Amino acid sequence: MEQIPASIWTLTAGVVVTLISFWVGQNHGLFPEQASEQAPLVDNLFDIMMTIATALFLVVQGAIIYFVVRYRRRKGDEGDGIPVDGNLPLEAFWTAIPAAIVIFLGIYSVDIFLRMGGLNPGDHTSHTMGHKQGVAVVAQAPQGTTSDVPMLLAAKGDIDVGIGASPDVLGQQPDVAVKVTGMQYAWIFNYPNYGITAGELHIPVGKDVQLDLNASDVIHSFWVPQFRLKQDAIPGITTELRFKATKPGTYPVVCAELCGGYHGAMRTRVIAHTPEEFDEWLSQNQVASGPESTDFTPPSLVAAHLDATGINPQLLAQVQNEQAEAMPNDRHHHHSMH
Ligand SMILES: [Cu+2]
Repeated sequence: MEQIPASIWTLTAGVVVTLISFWVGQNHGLFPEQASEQAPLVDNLFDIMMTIATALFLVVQGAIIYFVVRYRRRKGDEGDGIPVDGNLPLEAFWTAIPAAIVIFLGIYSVDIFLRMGGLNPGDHTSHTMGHKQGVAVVAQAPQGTTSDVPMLLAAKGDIDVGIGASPDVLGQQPDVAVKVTGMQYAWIFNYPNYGITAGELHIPVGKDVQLDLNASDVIHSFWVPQFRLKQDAIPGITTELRFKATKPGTYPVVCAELCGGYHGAMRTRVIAHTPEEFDEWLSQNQVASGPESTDFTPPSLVAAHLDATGINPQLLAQVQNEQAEAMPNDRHHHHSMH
């Protein structure tokens, strides 16, 4: 029987590995649905990494299994292995390939970051002012009106961390601006243009939404898996997350930074409405919510908006109790008082 040349086997294995890798890259099913304009960008990058990872896995594991079987010790073979020390062309080859892959992934991920607006946090203030100014610019949107003019939340220079304007809205003001406060263990959403404070984030799909994030105690992280967006909320530093939702629906908001004993319960929802539904929600809640609270210190803020936030008062009391008990100083105080 004629021998099949090794090069044919290598070529066949290469074609099979390539086909499997591309299939896995497109069908891994690891992500939930895509619900923001940024989601497909992130997923394209991830799919490519998944394709490369699958190919590497198959080549490395395949080679291991092949070598284990092909070069196993046969019966009666008591000799030593062949001494191998170095193969320069081979080493250059397996250094160059990963280097090229890593450089490509680096350039591509920077491109994705740029298209998501990662290089433009704080963009709207600098561009709308025409030149860079260090002063706070706060539009005086009258409270209790349905003005569509967004209030500028922070001055140029106040925000330089986060995801800012994507290139298609560069220099424009966002359609909807929301102040987000993370605290142990809740998210509070404040709409300065409308005087609304809520425990769930309501946004219109297809509109340019800007979140200005802050934290009142420790670092939290605002994460919506379906949007493929995650941004730290940091005490004393305002961060930005600017995006467009593309699909109406209700999605989880998860705290993605271990922030204390009840971190796992620090969840709420983002409701992406059609623009009509969103306007309806705005007009309903402007009446219900009343004048905006400027007190952003927990737990008074939480207490002031218990109805709006939908947080169970018993749970809140329980959490605060256990927090107090967990602090040795507080306990000491109680003892000395008795
Ligand atoms: Cu948290």
